[in-house]
Amino acid sequence: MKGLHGKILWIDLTKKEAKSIEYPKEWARDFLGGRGLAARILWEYLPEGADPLGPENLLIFAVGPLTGLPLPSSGKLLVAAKSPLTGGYGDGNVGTTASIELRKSGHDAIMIKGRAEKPTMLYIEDDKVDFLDADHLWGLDTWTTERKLRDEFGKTAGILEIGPAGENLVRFATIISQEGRSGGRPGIGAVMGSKKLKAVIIKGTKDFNLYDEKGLRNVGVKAYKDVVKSKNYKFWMRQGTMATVDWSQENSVLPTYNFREGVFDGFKGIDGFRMEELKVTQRGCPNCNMTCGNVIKDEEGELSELDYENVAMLGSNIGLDDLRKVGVLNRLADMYGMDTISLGSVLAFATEASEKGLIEDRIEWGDYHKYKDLVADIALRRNDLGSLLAEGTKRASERIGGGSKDWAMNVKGLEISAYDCHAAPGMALAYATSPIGAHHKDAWVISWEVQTDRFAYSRDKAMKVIELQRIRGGLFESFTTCRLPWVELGLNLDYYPELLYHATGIKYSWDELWTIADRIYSLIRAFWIRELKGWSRQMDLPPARWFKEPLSKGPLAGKKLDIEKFNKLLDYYYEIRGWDERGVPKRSTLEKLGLNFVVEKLDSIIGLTP
Ligand code: PTT
Ligand code: SF4
Repeated sequence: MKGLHGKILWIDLTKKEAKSIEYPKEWARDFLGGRGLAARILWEYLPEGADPLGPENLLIFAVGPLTGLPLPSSGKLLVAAKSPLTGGYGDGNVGTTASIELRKSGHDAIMIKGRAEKPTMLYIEDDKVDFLDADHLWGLDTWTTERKLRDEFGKTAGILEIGPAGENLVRFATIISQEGRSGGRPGIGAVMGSKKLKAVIIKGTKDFNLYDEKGLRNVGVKAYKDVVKSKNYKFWMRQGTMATVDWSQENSVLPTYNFREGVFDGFKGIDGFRMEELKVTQRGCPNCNMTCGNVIKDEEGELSELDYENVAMLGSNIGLDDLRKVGVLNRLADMYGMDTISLGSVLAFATEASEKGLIEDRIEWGDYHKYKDLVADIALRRNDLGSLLAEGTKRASERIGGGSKDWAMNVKGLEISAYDCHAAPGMALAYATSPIGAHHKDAWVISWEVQTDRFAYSRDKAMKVIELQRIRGGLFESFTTCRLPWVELGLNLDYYPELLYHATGIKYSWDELWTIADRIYSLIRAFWIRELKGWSRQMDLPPARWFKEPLSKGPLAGKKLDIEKFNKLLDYYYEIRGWDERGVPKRSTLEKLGLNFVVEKLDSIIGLTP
């Protein structure tokens, strides 16, 4: 098999055993790699109903056929597991040299089961796996951990680690690399912590096993040049994703005060231009010539790498209008190793709960010092409120009640990322149907939506969401490369089948690629149904706030979503996907997609529609 190695490195932490196993060739053909491969592995090897924080959960690191190759922004790696936040499929994407080292180790994925007796780190060199003592690292933040490991294993080693949040099983803990790259929003860092696994260090010595290396290099060089030629390149290099703050404000989608509003009076204090004034350096993922990690000196004089989601969720959404203070909260999230989006959401949730008298603590919007304390409370679970918020908004709202479910801003348990949807039904659908819970990564339809028929609940809109889910969630997550050259700088998508051809020797048509993307989506939906032992369309609904409470500020004051129309939009979505009115893939759809292996199980759980 060219383009991939056809092997998984299987590791059991309980038994301290490791071996390299071959996986069926058709998996690579039918699921590509990355997310597709991770979903296939989870379906096959995860014991049904496994406790996400128990030893039987599988922690997966996966790369795809384009990872690490000489082509734009290819240094990405997928982390996946059954999520402790949602109970369903969870994954995330990290830009890290570990992606390249994993590929060079001769494996397409690492699959880790079991639980170590005491804090452990894994040192992987090709097929060799050492189980090393990590007692001295347990409790350390991610930056200190990685610096110590670099001293020990060298600058070029691929290193992934967790911080105290992962160790303390914060349900939205992530996996961190390179002091500012974070992946696995649905608590994949907590899964790593539950296994007492502090870090993974990877070094590989093998080649990429390509079909046509020279051809790939030629196409890759051309694509790199096109990235630089893009008319947006210069501005992108100045602001990266931070330009989105002003865009969101202009379009009334900047999450503000726990998604009550879409505009924030203090937006200028946290926008891309303010970031430019504070910027001290810029960094990014490997193999990238459009690096977007903008680093500022924060309020405490430390370096903090900013992105739009971090700033909107830890800025406007909690009423904080000073980027240097936002920078501190953002840096602490990276150092403790937890997701900034969920963190911003739980802080906003707590503030609103305090305002409504549902918790005893006094928290005011924009109270930087209180928020700073709370970040540590959550990561260390060092008091009742911290422990409550470490569970995420869904569980926290179930505990405090008082109608808070309506404004616990999550779908399926995963907190919503930084786009308010009072006046964006398409984006609300994208959140509602994202395969990991409310994440913008699969279908960032909002930019298209505000430029077209913004308030429509049309079939075209459902189709657009699916088109984006296919490209972003199906293909980029499985290639596994960064999608931003295409999203932000308009790199021609046709490069990708061409690059795939040179990597694998297989000429994929676009129709074949769409089918692969749809297959991955239906498999992930099947996994959710299996693990939750059922399904209903309620699972695919955004929070009630957007339907019940209109915006009160800005040019779109008075706007809110319409539940009946939204249900119609969801019907269109299900119909195009070949899923029934409950959101369950039909038997005919599963068979058409070659997912026959899930049919019997799903039928026994939920009764499939023909
Ligand atoms: C991603 C999510 C995002 S999406 C952001 S900012 W964004 C937040 N970043 C966090 C962070 O930083 N630290 C932290 N402690 N938590 C964070 N949570 C949030 O996580 C990231 C970039 C960005 S910046 C985006 S859009 C693109 N995302 C990609 C993706 O998802 N897939 C893909 N194939 N390419 C992508 N390219 C871009 O990567 P999750 P990174 Mg990330 C510090 O983690 O779980 O996938 O959620 O990976 O290496 O940090 O790059 O405005
Ligand atoms: Fe990483 Fe940004 Fe480059 Fe994508 S564009 S690879 S997120 S630095």
